[in-house]
Amino acid sequence: MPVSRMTKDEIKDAIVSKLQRQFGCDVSDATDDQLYQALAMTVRDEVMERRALSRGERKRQQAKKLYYLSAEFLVGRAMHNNMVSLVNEKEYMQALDELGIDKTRIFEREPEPGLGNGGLGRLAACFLDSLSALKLPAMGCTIRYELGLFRQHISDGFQVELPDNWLERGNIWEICRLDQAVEVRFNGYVREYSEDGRMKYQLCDYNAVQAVPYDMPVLGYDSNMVNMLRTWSARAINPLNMQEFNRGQYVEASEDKELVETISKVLYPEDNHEKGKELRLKQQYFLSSASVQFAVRDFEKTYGPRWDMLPDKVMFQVNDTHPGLAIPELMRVLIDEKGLGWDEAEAITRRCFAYTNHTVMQEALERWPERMVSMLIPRIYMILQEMNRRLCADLWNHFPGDWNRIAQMAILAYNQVHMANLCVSTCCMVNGVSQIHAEILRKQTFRDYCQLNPSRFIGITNGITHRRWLMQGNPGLTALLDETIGEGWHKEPMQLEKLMPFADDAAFVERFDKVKRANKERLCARMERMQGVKMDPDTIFDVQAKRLHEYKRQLMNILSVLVLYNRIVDDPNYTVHPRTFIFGAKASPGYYRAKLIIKLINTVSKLVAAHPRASQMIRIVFLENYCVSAAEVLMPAADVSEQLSTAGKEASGTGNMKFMMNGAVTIGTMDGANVEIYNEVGPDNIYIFGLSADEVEASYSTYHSSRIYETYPEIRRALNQLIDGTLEPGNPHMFQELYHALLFGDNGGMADPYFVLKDMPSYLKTQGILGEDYSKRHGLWLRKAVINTAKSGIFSSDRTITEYNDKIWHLKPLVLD
Ligand code: 26W
Repeated sequence: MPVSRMTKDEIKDAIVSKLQRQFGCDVSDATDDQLYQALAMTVRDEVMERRALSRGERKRQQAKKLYYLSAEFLVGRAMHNNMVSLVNEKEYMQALDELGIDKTRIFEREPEPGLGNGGLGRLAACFLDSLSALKLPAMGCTIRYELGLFRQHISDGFQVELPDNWLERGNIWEICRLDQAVEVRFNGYVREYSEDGRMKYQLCDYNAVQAVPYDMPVLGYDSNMVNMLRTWSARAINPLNMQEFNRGQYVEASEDKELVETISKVLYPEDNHEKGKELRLKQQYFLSSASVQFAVRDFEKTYGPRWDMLPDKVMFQVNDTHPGLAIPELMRVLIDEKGLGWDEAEAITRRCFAYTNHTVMQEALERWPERMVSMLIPRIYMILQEMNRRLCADLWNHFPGDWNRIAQMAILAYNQVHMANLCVSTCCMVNGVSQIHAEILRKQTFRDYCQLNPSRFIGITNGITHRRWLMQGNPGLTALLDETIGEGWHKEPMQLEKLMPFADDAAFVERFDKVKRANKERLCARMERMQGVKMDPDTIFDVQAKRLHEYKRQLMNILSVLVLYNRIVDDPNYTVHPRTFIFGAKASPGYYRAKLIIKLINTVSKLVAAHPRASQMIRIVFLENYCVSAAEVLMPAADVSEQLSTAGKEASGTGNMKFMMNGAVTIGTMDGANVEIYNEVGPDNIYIFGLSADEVEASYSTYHSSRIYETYPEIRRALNQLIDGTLEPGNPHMFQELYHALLFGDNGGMADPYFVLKDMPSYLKTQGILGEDYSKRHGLWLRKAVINTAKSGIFSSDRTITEYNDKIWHLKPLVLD
């Protein structure tokens, strides 16, 4: 049965009637929360109608299904996005206007699920959007963290972390599927016995945890296709110990429950830094086991025990190594529960899994102590031992006698479980997330494995959903584009190229400029409302927004601003085009140096603001609690996109793409997807500076940051200001740690390992050129901005997902409507 879209009047009626029936009120006396709920329920009805349709069709068409396993899904708010996908956003907006409802205020009532840290989690969310848009059957699987990533507050310039209790007011977008709960088993011991001449393995004395799924619908753009994001919640099987309770031991009676439910309590805030915490391992197995058990059960319901067909119907994409335990878990289910032999189970498993690597930072590569794994998941540990035994025997044939190399490649070595080796040794495909990243995986990180089988190692450049990041976030530009090049780009983002000729069309450029201006004003309003900070939309909005990490070099940015400040202070005739440097960044709570860099940004901000002339030309603003909904307002308002990672370190970056699509011009290194942005827009429409990845590699042994300090007086001066009391007169030692790390190194490590000082002269020079160009806004700058939007289509996640599907998944689009 075809589904229809609601008209404006139907929407109005629905809202009014929901208010009446759910809350017993009307528009005039409803609270903002009630208005949000009524509106969300209306949208949800439309979405769920489509859910019913696409679910039935997937079953009928016996379509292959992808399980995208990820410890993080940073989905952002759902309501507005669903309106866009329903393609009656305009009707919704008009209905709200006619009812006299303030849209921004109501939209902001929706809690944002903060189920991710940064790029990896947001990528997963963009992928689900594109999978649905392309009608490819898929399910995202993650954990229903009760507390998402902490909320960031800045107090006296320091980051303060507050809990993010996003479920407090309920979540209208999820459906609890108790009927599909599965049991996940921890601890215990493995009893081995033989039956009918075969070895059998049984886990005894284990602790069982119930995994309860909650599903959130992800509607495809104009597609009637709904895929689900499944979030697993941990529940105790026995919520109350009745013996204890009857003895009056009330607290003890629910201790078990507390312990079990901590599994899905909180998202670890470490991004790119592995700490080997037992609870994190528990989370990883919990997610992996629940998802694999469900997938196998779902398969069996349709196809019966035809396990040879599993790879034709089910595919698992492992988003970094975090859900990598799904691999031995599938082995366990096939062998222990379905009675397959090892070889058969292994052949099937190998075909069902593919792995994406998202970082080459050594400290991010996950390794678990073997002891921890063997205690927590003993049967999985046995399987890992056997996988490792076979792997090493095989490697011995390829590299006889080369024990060192084999140890580097092994799943188990030096008393650790090496998760990347587990994934690389078993998955049918291994991909990097940009071309340069894939090359580094092939040449360095996984060199030995690549030698054995190069065709498995591919690069699929990341992408972002242009629906959320352009159509939803930037309605002004969307309307202008629709009018100028038609609406074809909504479904075929490469059509944005049609904009190219308009880069030289003065009338168009004028309107493009007006849109940017309006977006800058919208950001100003948000900053004033949320932080009480006033910003000037006539200045350049120069933005660096991403997790705080040394390799991303926010430190280089702020030190360069300090240099600029010094120039203004020293020379009364020195002028630059007025600029607002905007930072948005959360630091991992245990990452001391990252937090100190946040403090430094805020301290320099105060210093600049206190100087009469400098404050006329520069302004530093720290946007608190950078998150998806903040990004939606920030990206469209940016003039300059700062992408400063040390070359070779940023796997791809995706913020760079969001900025570009919204007409910001990049200043960046030849790293990650910046390289590909450069290839698309050409050298005139991007500002590249600094060492290349190869140069960085070659410089490690010879680089001495002290030479830069000696050679460049401006840089020396800025560094000295870190320790001479200029910044924090009351506590001149505050930033000594940063000074030391840049000039001397710490714990025996090299000084300035991310080449901050090395790249600074080149960065400063390039920033100078950029500022000059911006002053010619009409003749020069806006042309670059338009070209950036025009060339951004290739960075749509629709292109990325199409590549994954062609090269790895081989799913067939559902036939709907
Ligand atoms: C705590 C361990 C840990 C280790 C790595 C947590 C999270 C990670 C992630 C892999 C870090 C991450 O988000 N990587 C980013 O992935 C994006 C999507 O592919 C890329 O665009 C970014 O360049 C990369 O830093």
